[in-house]
Amino acid sequence: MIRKSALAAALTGAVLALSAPGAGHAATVNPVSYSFDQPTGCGTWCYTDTGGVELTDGVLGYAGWAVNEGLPWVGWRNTAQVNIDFTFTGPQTFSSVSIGSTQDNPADVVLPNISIFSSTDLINWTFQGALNTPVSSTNNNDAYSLAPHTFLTVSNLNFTSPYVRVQLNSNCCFMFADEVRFDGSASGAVPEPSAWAMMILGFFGAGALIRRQGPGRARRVETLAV
Ligand SMILES: [Ca+2]
Ligand SMILES: [Ca+2]
Repeated sequence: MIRKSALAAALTGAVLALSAPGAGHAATVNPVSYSFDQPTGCGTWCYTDTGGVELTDGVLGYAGWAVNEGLPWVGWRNTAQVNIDFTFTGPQTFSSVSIGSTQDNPADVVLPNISIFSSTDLINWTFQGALNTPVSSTNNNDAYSLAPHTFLTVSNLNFTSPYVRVQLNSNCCFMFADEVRFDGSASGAVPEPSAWAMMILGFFGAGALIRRQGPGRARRVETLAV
């Protein structure tokens, strides 16, 4: 019985080690919560954030901001700057941040400029990168378009932090966001040399047990491990 549990543990450890993200693989990093420092605005409808989850719930609006009465959007009106501060489970390493937004015309709903900051205490913020979005009518979408909207991405980031500020700077009257996505890797997700050593030992240990117990017993144990 001891051997069986040891084999199960060895196999489980090997599988877990193999499924851990490897070095250089970008992954989505999900925040725990966020808050913004400026109240949402109203126009034809009000563009609130129901429950403070809309920017991370995976629900997207259409390129046409007025579809579904603008409900999927979080919007600010005549607000020069909004800081959206995201909290993560701990320090994470970030490579890019993408913000879903849209525009109908340069005198109404307009794509914002974006700056990214990091912090370790939610008080002091360090600039990490920005995306300037020149105002252009080529970004216009019909307000009732059912096409997907684009994401504005601040890329080439490389910082590790438990907090990220996404700062939206208005280019006109309304600015809308429906989702914010973070790419990077969780710190410590890359297996350390000792983890690799344990994984290899686990494989050798499993192999030795299988050989000692014979194919019939090993098959039973493998079933238990799965
Ligand atoms: Ca959303
Ligand atoms: Ca909304």
